[in-house]
Amino acid sequence: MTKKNDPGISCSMEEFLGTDEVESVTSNTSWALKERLSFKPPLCDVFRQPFHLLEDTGEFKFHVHPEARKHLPDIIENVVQKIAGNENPEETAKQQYTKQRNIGIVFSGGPAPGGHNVIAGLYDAMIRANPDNRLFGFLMGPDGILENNYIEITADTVDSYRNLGGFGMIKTGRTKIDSPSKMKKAKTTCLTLELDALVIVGGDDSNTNAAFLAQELYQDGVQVIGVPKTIDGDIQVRDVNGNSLCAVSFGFHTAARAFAHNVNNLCSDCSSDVKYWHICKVMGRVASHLALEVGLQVHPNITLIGEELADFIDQERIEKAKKEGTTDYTAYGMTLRQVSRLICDGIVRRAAVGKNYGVIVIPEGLLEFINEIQVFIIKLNTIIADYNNTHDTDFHSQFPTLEDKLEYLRQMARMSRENRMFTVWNTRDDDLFNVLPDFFQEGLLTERDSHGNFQFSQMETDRVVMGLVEDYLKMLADRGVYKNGITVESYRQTMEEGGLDPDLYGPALFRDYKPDNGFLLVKESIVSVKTLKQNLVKEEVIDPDEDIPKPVETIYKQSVPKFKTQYHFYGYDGRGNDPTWFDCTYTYNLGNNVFSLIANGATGQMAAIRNLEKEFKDWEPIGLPIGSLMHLEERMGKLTLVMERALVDIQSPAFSVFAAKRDRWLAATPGEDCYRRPGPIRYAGESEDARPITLILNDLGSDVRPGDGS
Ligand code: FBP
Repeated sequence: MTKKNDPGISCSMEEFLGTDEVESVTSNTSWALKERLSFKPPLCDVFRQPFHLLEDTGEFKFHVHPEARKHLPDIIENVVQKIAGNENPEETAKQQYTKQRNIGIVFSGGPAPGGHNVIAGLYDAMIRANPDNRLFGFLMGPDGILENNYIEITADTVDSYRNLGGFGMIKTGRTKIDSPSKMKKAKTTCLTLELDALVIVGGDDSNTNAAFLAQELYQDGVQVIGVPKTIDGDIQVRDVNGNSLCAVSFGFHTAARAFAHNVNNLCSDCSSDVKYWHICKVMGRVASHLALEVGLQVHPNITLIGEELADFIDQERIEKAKKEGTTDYTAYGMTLRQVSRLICDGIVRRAAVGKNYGVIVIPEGLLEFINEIQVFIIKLNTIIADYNNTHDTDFHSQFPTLEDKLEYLRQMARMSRENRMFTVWNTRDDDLFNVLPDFFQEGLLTERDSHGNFQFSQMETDRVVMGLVEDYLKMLADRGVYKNGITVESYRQTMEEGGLDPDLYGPALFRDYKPDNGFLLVKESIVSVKTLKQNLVKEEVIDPDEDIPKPVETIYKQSVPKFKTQYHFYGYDGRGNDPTWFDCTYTYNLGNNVFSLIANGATGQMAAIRNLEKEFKDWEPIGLPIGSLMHLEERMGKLTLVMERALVDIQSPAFSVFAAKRDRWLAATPGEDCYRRPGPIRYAGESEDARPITLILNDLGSDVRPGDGS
C-alpha cells in the first residue's frame, strides 16, 4: 500500500484509491466497532470465584399446573436455585465441574440485542473451567438442530462479536420443535454431537420448547437450559408471593432505548417546524411494555397502552343499561372509536394553545386489546366458517368484493332486526363495523390462515387508529371545535399593522375575548369565510355590504388547523441495535450463569438474574424452573402448555407514574413541551439510564399500595 504523503502533489485516481488513508477511512472496522469489541462487561461477584454450586432455595413458590406435572415429570420438581461461589470444592465436585463438555447453543425467534454476549459469557466461563470444552452453535435457529447444521464457536468467533447486536454469528429462525418427529430429530443431533448440554436462547415459546426437550433428553443425560430473550419484554417471572425473580428479558432495554432516541428526535423535529404529528408505531407483538418504556423515556404527547384500553369500563353505558333494567356486556374495554376520540381530544387541546403538532406512540399489538376487534374476529370467523359448511361454494368466491361481503353482513343485521331473531351479526355490529376504514374492513374479512386464525401482524394498527382520528378531527373542525389558538400578541400586531382596533373586532371573532388571555380561540360558529362575515355583521363590526377586512381574514385563516401526519415504524431497527450497557452486562452474566447451571448438572432451568431492577452490585444469578412457569393457553384452537407471558400490569408503580404524568406530557398548555432526551445508546460505564425506567419505578414503588392516592 502506498501513502499519499504530500497533499500538494497530484496523483491518478487509481493511485488515490490504493492509498492507506482511503483504505483506512473506508474500512469496515470503525472506531466504534473496535471500542465495542474491547469492552469488558463487569461480572457479578459470584462469577469471580473459580467454582460454583447451586443452592436450592425453599424461599420461592409457584402454582404448578397439573398438566405440567403430567407432561414434565422429570423436571417438575425443580426449584429456584441460587448460584453460589465455591472457592475450594472437594476433589470429586471439582472434577465434575471441570470435566470436558460439549455444549450446543441456538438462538430462537426474533433477534434481541445481547445474544452474542450470552455466547461470549458462556464461552469464557467454560474455557476458564476447562480449555478443552467445546461450544457448537446451531445455524439458522432450531432448524440447525433439526438438520444438524452447526459451526464450532472458537475464541476468534467470539472475539469478533463481543458486545455487538443482532444474531449474526449463528443467525436465528422461528421453527418450533413441537412434534414427536422433530423431537426425535433434535435428540439424534444431540446424541450424534455427544452434547452434554443444549442452550436455547429464546422467548416464551422457545423456553417452553426447552422444558419439553429437557424432559425428552433427560434419560440420555443431555441437559437443556433456557435463556430469556425478547425485545417485547414479556418474559417476567414472579413467584406466588409477588417476588420478582426475572424483571425483564434481555434485549428489551436496548430496543426501548433505540426507539426512544429516535422518537425523541421526532419530538425535536415537530417542535421545530411545528407542522407535523409524528405517528410512531413501536414493536411488541402483544404486550405494550416497549411503548410504556418509550413513554417514560421520552414523554411523547400521547402514548397508548393496550392493556389499559382493555381494562376500560364505560360507566355511561353501564348507567344507561341500569336505568333500562338491563346489563350492557359491551361496556367493558375501549372501542376503536373511543380510542380515536381520546387521541382527538389531545390534538384539539394542544392546537388550542398553538401546538398543532406532536408525537403519538402506538403499540404494535394495540388491536389485541380492543374488545370489538376481538369480537369482530370471532364473529366473522364464525360467519365465514358457517357459510363454508352450509354451501357448495366458499364465502370468498361467493362474495369476491368488499361491497359483496358488506352487503351479506347487512342482510344478516337486517334479519336480526326485522325478525327479532338471534344472529351472530346484529345491527350494532354492523354500525360499528361500518365506522372502520375500507382497508381495515377488508383486512378483517380476508381469508383466514390454514388454522382459521386471523393474522394481527398484517394489520396496519397505526393507520387503522389514525384513519378514525382524521375522520373525527374533520368533524370537529367542521363543528368549529378544532382550532389553532392565536396568541394575543400576534392578533394585536396583525390588527394594528392593518390599522384596525383589535378590541373592536376581538369580541366578534373570539370566544371569551380577553386581552390578557394567552391564546385566543376563534368562535365555534366561525367555520368558513362566509360564517366569519355573518358573525362580523351580526356583531355590527362591519356592514352587510362591506368586505371582511384583510387582517381579520388573515387571523381567521391562521386559526384553521391543517392536520398533517408522518408515519414511522420502530421495530427491526431497535431489534438490531448494538446492546446498551444494561443488556451487554445482563447477557454476559447470563452466559456465565448458563455454564454454572450446566456444570452443576441442572436441566429444565432458565438462567436468570434476580434484582435487575436494582443496582448492578445487587444482581443475583439464579436458575428458574421452567416447568413451574407454565400454564394452559389456546394455541391454534387447542389448549396448550406454554410459559406464561407477562402483560403490562396497570396496577404497577411504573404504569401508575406514567398515568399520573401523561397529562403533563401532553403539554396542552402554553409554554414548552415536556419532552425528555434519553440520548443515544451507551454501553460503557454506568449512567442514569443504566436500567429500564419501568424497572426502576417498579422497584421504587414496590411498597406503594395500588390505588393509594396518598
Ligand atoms: P420474539 O418474541 O421472537 O423475540 O420476537 C418479537 C418480535 O420482535 C415482535 O416485537 C414482533 O412483533 C415480531 O418479533 C416480528 O416478527 P418477524 O421477525 O417475524 O417479523
